[in-house]
Amino acid sequence: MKRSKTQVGIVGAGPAGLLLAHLLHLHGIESVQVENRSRNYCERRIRAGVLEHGTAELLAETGVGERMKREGLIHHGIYLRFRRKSHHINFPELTGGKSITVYGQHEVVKDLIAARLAAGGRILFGVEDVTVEGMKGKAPSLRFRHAGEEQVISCDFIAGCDGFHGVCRPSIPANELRVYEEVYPFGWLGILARVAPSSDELIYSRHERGFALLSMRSPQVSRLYLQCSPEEDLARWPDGRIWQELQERFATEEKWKLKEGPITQKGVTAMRGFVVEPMQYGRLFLLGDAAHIVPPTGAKGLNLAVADVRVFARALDAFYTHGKTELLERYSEICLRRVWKAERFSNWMTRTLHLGGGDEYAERIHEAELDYVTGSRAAMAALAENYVGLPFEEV
Ligand code: RFL
Ligand code: PHB
Repeated sequence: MKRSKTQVGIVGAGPAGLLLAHLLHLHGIESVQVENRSRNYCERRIRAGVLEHGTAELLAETGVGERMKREGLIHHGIYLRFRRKSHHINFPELTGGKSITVYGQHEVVKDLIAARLAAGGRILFGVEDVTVEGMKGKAPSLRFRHAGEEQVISCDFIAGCDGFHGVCRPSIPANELRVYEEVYPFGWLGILARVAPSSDELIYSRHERGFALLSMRSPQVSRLYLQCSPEEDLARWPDGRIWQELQERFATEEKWKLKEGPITQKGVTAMRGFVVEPMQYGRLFLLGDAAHIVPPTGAKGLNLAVADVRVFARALDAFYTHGKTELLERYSEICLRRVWKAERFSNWMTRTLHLGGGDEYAERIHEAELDYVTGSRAAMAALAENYVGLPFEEV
């Protein structure tokens, strides 16, 4: 068995774990990161696409935003489409100049992995059977197998950045955590298609047949989603049926056409809201999807992970530089205020834009929401300030 030591043991090499390792390195704090998938798998996993104003700024300020600045698409708004008409929400005008950047999460992951490896960072890919031990003591440890060898790393702190299905959250005694959860009665069927995006900005469309979203990954690649059942069988969705359904849900009386192209990837995602409180147990801290999930309609998941990382990195810096534990003790409380506001916004976007349940009163309310939001500058500004991202917490 191989034994070693580090300051911070990080489980997971998604955006949360990778950005944490990068920020800690900038503060002169050492970490080791363990990931059960391969590097190639992590770099190809297609997920989020929208970076909040503050997320893009943080990546740029910390030296990992070069390619994002070159290849990311700056968007100054989104379209809400309902009753076959589009309504533009202009972000800079409503938020004092803020915008969003459309840049794939897997591109962020690639950039962060490259930066970590260039800085001599240790990321162990393809590890097996990770367990965390001794969280209540001063030296928690990570135990796992890597390339056939059993390893134990003794740490000052452990960062659980291993997503919703990871091992860190379940290793906390259940009676120490309070779980809040909402499972939505719908899912998203998402595709990537080799075709230029049919719109300069994202279109969120509410239609009698269900919600649809047009997004993109580059000037040549479109990303589209359709509301479906959470257990939708992809085998029932040949490419032709997907395009036909998208055509119907985006139908508009305006002069506009949805361009079709070869579909290169398909997947179904169930939708849930989930928060665990607190986000820490002894010297184990949970970050990103390990602690909370939002339905994707508000484009908040990746951005929340980044906000947690920012708070935790500062708390660790205060601990190692000045011996202060106050921020570490308040980590959960600070993060949860933002988390719940993002849950609220994502829940509102999801309910307002999706159809379902057969409750006609609720459907009318959702239509009225859209009518109100697109007709009132105050309501539009509320949407815009949440979408571009609320200001980061003072820490
Ligand atoms: P991740 O990305 O899930 O990374 C966790 C990592 O931990 C690894 N892991 C383990 N490693 C070792 N041992 C174990 N036992 C392990 N178990 C798991 C995993 O392999 C993985 O590498 O979590 P993280 O870092 O917290 O990042 C969160 C984001 O990935 C997530 O919130 C977003 O993708 C959500 N999301 C969106 N967020 C946005 O901000 N904007 C969007 O536009 C957006 N769109 C989306 C989304 C998520 C979607 N899906 C597929 C759920 C659209 C979709 C369709
Ligand atoms: C995406 O581009 O994948 C995307 C964009 C906006 C969302 C969700 C996903 O709300």
